[in-house]
Amino acid sequence: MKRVSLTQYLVEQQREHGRIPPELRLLIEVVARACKHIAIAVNKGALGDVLGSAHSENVQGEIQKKLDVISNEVLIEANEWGGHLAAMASEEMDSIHVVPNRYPQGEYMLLFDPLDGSSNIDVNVSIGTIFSVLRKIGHARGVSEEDFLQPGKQQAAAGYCVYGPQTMLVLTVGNGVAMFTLDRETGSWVLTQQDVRIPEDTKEFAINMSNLRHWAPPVKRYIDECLAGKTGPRGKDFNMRWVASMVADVHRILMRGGVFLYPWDQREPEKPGKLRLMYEANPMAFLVEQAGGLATNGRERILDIVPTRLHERVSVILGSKNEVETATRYHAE
Ligand code: AHM
Ligand code: MG
Repeated sequence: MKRVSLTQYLVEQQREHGRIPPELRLLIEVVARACKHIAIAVNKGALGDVLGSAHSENVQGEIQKKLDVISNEVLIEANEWGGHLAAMASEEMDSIHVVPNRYPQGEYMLLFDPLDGSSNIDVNVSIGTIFSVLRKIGHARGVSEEDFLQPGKQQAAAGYCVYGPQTMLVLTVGNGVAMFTLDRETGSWVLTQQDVRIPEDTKEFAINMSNLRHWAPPVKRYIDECLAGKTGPRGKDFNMRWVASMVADVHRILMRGGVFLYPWDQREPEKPGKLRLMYEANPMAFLVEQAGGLATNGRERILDIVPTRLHERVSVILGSKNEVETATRYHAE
């Protein structure tokens, strides 16, 4: 079988499909290279002295793990000098990181959750890096937080890298979803799946059931009906899976279908949800839609939401089309 590398895939997207300009190709390659470095650190675990807490808090008041901090630094250092970026924003940084004056400034802005699935880092369960690419609007030098506040439908590219039994990079440049597996012996990303499609129907849902008593009625109704199984209103038995790493849960959905929910709950009524719109929901929504699925916040399409803040949170329902439609319809009724 002929092996297609990430570089070759991207060159083809650039050349044959006119999808991506050379600067975007470079950007994606640099992100992929940074993910390889993160994968190496993750794999070392205790041997690399990378587990445990960094004894610091991020902007949302969450305790940072050593690997959260390391992954953030790897992504910043890899990306700031290439000339393809104007600025970066990260779940682990209070404000944006503007490319320093000593480097040329590019047209793109990169957003990332450097290591998603914090609770799984120290227990050797799959975790991942999520990223999203936006274009800077206007050509003036200088970039501010407002430049980042674009709806997800304006993403130029998005993807994630999952550090699991295999290290995989999953990518969209708006032309379907492609998956690459890291060949550890050669150090290259090899295309292993293309034109990924999420089945429209599923019998598998993913939600943190321990929050059941806090959910809003439409979410309760949807899950109750799934749990009622064959003899209930849905007429079929459902299975449940919850890795508690969004990357791993979304990866499963891209591979075999399913629906993922992280809804608003009444413990913190002023927060729209737990997950972050710009680092988690938008890139995953872009991938899921490119694979034929849907992503909403229960009321509207995630990719249509105009952010008002960099670290904005959002409710998320994503995955197999017919299930997302059902759960979203219950919010309207
Ligand atoms: P994080 O960015 O701090 O790791 O939080 C996001 C993670 C998601 O990966 C996952 O879907 C969710 O939090 C799990 O939440 P819970 O601990 O409620 O199961
Ligand atoms: Mg996260």
